[in-house]
Amino acid sequence: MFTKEIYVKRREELKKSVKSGIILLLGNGEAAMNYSGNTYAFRQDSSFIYYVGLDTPDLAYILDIDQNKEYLLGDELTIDDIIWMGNLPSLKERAAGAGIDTVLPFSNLATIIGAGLKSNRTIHYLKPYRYRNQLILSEILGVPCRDAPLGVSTDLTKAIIRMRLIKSAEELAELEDAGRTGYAMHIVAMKMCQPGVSEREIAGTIEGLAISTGNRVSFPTILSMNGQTLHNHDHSGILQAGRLMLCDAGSENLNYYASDFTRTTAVGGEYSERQKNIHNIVLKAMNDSIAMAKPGITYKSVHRNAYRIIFEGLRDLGLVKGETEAALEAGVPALFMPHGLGHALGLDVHDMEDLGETLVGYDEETKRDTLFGYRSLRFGKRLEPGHVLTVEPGIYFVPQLIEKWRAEKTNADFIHFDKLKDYYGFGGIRLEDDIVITPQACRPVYEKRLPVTVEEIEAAVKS
Ligand SMILES: [Mn+2]
Repeated sequence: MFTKEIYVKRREELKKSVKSGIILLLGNGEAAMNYSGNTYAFRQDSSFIYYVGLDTPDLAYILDIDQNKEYLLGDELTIDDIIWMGNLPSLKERAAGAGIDTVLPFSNLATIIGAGLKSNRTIHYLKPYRYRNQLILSEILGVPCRDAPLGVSTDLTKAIIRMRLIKSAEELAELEDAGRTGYAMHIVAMKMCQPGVSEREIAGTIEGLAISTGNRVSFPTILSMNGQTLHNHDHSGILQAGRLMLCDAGSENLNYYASDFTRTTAVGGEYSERQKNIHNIVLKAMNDSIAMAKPGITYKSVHRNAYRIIFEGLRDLGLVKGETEAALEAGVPALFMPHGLGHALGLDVHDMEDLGETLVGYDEETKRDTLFGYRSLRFGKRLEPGHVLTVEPGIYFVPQLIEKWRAEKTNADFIHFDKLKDYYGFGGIRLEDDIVITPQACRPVYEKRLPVTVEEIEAAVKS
């Protein structure tokens, strides 16, 4: 938790931005895994953490803008809670740590919101992503559960996105901390990347590192020889010489900030010519993207430039053909990289995705594309100092997608389908770094860069 002045200042700014009505921020509750007493590790809601800082379950925060009053709603621990789960300072004391003076029992939530609704006040709340909070909203708003998301406040959502998107110095220090652990996780994964080692053993080892220094991993670890499956959570493989291991993993630190790195390592640290060639195209796309990312540039244009590099690199290898601009217009590179170049990173690994990916990543000026590949870019708008983003180009050979395009003759003029058959067992290569936009350009969130060239990765595996 930061100092209370930081939370007070954030809430002041939020109040000024939303202007009138009642703001409601619901914290998360415990989530049952297989029975109610056996829960997933508790994860507080990120916006609640950002404005209130308290990370225990069953809390809510109300800011009545018009009456200039704020409340923390929650119940003090019972003797049973204390016996089983341990004691904590009183809620009143913990609220004071966030600069909030008034604490009310959680049951007052319905009363306060009900009174607000009766006097036709606007209740500003965020889109729920857990059924528990959707149920609470349904009850206190008096609407059917399925309709609770309909009244979500765009004003509140946009105000929070504006604030959370620009990372302050203290947030950057937290992100750097998460990056330090993420770095260590990937170095360990590279060293373990030897024939005969199971994917599960490596994934488990690096997830343990994340838990040993912070809260947990920032998302379920992607670690597989089948890197062509973008979010592959299957770890049942045994590493084989000649294959690649794609590892996309990061940590969530003790203050909830995330890191998210990807490296693709040749098993045993020996790249084939073909693997080197593909790796070097992805690396060029990554390095050029980092060189391009600065204030005033849209990330959409950086994504397009990465697509250009990928298309031209694959053309040099004889896998595609034709004129670059026409290929980019037609979306040809999406066959090999069917995802976006990157996303915002912060308290969430896909920062604020719960609030709406398009609201976070696009605006009036920069609209989301509809074409396959381009449409998967989560963040496209103009970059500003303080934005933290991932840069993660990739090249994948997904046999089913290639066969589909071949059968449907999609972009057939650009693609040497016959030559692609040789790559059906290749997998995929993705490289990912985390950057922060500075007033002039950008820099890595964590100062040390993971081994990234073929030579550096080979050396790391063998070290
Ligand atoms: Mn990512």
